[in-house]
Amino acid sequence: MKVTSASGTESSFSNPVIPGFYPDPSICRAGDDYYLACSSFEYFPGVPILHSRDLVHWTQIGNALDRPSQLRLPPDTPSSGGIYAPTLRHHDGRFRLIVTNVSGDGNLLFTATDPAGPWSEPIRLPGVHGIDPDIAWDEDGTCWCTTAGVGQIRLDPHTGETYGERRRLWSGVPGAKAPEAPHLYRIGDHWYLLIAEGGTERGHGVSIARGRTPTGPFEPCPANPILSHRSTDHPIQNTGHADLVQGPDGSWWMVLLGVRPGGGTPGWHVLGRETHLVPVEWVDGWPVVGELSTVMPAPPWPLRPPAAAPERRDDFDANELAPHWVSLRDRPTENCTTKERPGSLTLRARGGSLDDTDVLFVGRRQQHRSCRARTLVDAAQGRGGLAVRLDESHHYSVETEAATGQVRVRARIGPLNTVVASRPVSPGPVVLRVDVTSVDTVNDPRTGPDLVSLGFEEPDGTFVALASLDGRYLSTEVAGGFTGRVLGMFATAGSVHFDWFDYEPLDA
Ligand code: 6LW
Repeated sequence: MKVTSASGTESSFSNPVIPGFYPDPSICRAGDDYYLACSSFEYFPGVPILHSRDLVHWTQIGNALDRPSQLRLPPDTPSSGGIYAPTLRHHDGRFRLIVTNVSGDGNLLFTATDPAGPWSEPIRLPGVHGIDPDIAWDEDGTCWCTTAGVGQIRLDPHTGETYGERRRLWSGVPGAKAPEAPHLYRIGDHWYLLIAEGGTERGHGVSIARGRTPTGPFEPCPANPILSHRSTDHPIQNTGHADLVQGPDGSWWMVLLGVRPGGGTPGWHVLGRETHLVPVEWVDGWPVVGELSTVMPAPPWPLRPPAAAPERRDDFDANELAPHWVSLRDRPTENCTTKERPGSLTLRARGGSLDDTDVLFVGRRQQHRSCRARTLVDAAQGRGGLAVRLDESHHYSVETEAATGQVRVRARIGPLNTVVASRPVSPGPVVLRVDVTSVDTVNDPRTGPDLVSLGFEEPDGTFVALASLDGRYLSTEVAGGFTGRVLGMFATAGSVHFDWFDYEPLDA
């Protein structure tokens, strides 16, 4: 099963090229293949790894941190804690990933020969301080590690040892928030230091400086920020946190995060920060970023979509869950298995509810502004259902409970937590369903970004929507944080079996 990627024809492609909560992209090229890593916060497994042959079509091929020994998220890890921004590089024939676990082990470095995995055990980096670590090698093989605030230290990537003092390379653009997401590149006669600035909200932007050595001094680009949509009404906002890569023809391209607010003023984004693609030209030794839009001219090489379109439905007939499925903090095999009832995913509750970060939950990112999620649930031995989750304080869910024979819709919006509707249903398995309908044309500025309808299907497939709720309350503008919606299955009592899960995009 593959996550949805951009649609692309010979004449155009759509942004985001990786829709849904795949933020803080870092990209590298290995021959004709491109790989990209994203942050993943409280979710397990962590650091999704995606593959492309044309920079437009992407398929998630794994997660770099798929073992508890790699990804230790303590029981009190809050939503948007955990794994922050990674940097992914290919050097000396190996893939290297450096990333910060802000809720546990700090900065860590991993290596792999196959980016789909397995990745190594962590190399700890006690001498690397700060988030958004980057690694780059100079001509004599010295490895430089640069972090947010643009501090830099020399690093042995094999042992994790650091050498010398942490020097400050650049204070960023005057007046802008602390520089983050640094990436260092040797391009032509210069070393370039790319940064994000302005914070990851509406003031986000990308700036750059250059120097003659990897340790500076660096002179800022006169045109900084080289990309920002701040103070515009552009449909793509919060643009920043970029990385540079050369296309198959040697041209330069930038991946970066952006959001697509919907509804009226101020606009609410619900899919998290998504990965976008934009071309870059070099003029007088400085990058000039092309116009970033939702429909882009196709790159000057043949597009190479994946052989198989992403399947919508997962029948859980494999031993392992597909890589795009995520849980919260960990995924104990004794509580989450497809082996107990072949052809079903069995979740065995361990006491948490959706209001906690240890609830038994298996979900996938919402990638479309209008979509439908359905799952066939047998809760004969417990209670569980289907949730639209932003974090433990902002979620809508529809659950079934054999003991009461009820299907009920719950809504949690900050301090408010209530059963919105309930209805008796016939005993036995039931299809629970969520329809998300985006608001595309806005007549009333008070309109939210979408409507979230939750309910169940009658045996003949008729949708009984028990509640239709305003989606603005499951948006980052309301909830805060760094993630996006995840649609998933959960169990809050006993064992619950999910025979299949179907995710249907209802818009491009
Ligand atoms: C990321 C950093 C940031 O590490 O947010 O606002 C963090 N800036 O670049 C999480 O995405």
